[in-house]
Amino acid sequence: EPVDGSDAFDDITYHRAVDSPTVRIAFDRPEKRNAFRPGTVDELYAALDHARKRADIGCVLLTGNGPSEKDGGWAFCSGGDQSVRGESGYEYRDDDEADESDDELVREAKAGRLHILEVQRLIRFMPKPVVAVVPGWAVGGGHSLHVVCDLTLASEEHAKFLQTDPDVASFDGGFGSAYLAKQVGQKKAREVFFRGKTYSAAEAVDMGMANEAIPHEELEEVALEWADEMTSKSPTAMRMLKYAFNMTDDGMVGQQVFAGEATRLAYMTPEAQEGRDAFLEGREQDFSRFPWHY
Ligand code: 1HA
Repeated sequence: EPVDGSDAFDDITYHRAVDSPTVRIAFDRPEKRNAFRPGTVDELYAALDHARKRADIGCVLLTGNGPSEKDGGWAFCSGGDQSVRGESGYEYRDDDEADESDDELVREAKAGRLHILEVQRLIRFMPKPVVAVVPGWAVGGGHSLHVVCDLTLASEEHAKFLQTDPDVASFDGGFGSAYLAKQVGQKKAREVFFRGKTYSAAEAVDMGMANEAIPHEELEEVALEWADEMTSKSPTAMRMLKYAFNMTDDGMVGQQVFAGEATRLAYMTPEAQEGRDAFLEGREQDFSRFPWHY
């Protein structure tokens, strides 16, 4: 079922699974192999942020619609739309008029967009699993998106994983490369970027950058099954686990995000409530009834 307001999107589709706390967000430019232009990224960010905030959503499936009417090809995402790449990033063009700020200084300050990196951070830091469901090409910035997702499920027949960044003089020096190396090892990650070879779903699974290769016809069904498994679990345990997995690679920010959740849990205790109440009642705090646990 389309999510309320999702008809406002041009470059993506946004659906909610029936009877399941899972949403499906899909690139919807199949004739461009689901390349993203700035407006696509704005829409993707808005949909992901909606999913992040909703208490009734526990899992996001990120995928690409297809096949292309032109040639029947399937794609997850082929990265930045090279036809709107300007001198410092990707640019809004006439048929992609979103984000035309009324504020002249905002317009003036705007360099070419590379804000797919903001989408990566949203995927990384949202407290619920995001699954890349890869029905075809995952290329360049599209490859990096699958890398940053919590899990990757790939079409056995049609998924193809390819890094073209250095072919088009681009480089994702963050999660796309360094985090990939954590998944597949340094030698293999360097091969992915330095050689630019195309890998099948089976190879991606062998390398450790995809979880499972699934017959194309069953891909979405299986993705929903995985989502149902994950959303049947304790939301708190799931968010703590996601942030625990992130923490060692995310430095002080990883610690901050994990610790924020620890603080939230601590706030729920009578001990924390005593601290708040004492302040509000203008008296000395009295923690004497709370044990020093070991
Ligand atoms: O690295 C970053 C960033 C790094 C840091 C910060 C921000 C970043 C933001 C973005 C990126 C990047 O994504 S750089 C990498 C950009 N992407 C590419 O270099 C991939 C370009 N595409 C391809 O290599 C191939 O098209 C393909 C392997 C995905 C598919 O090949 P195939 O099946 O042979 O189809 P093909 O005929 O090439 O493509 C079908 C149509 O889709 C073509 O259009 P048509 O001739 O039918 O009019 C093709 O031009 C179009 N298309 C495919 N990919 C893109 C694209 N058009 C624009 N941009 C694309 N990325």
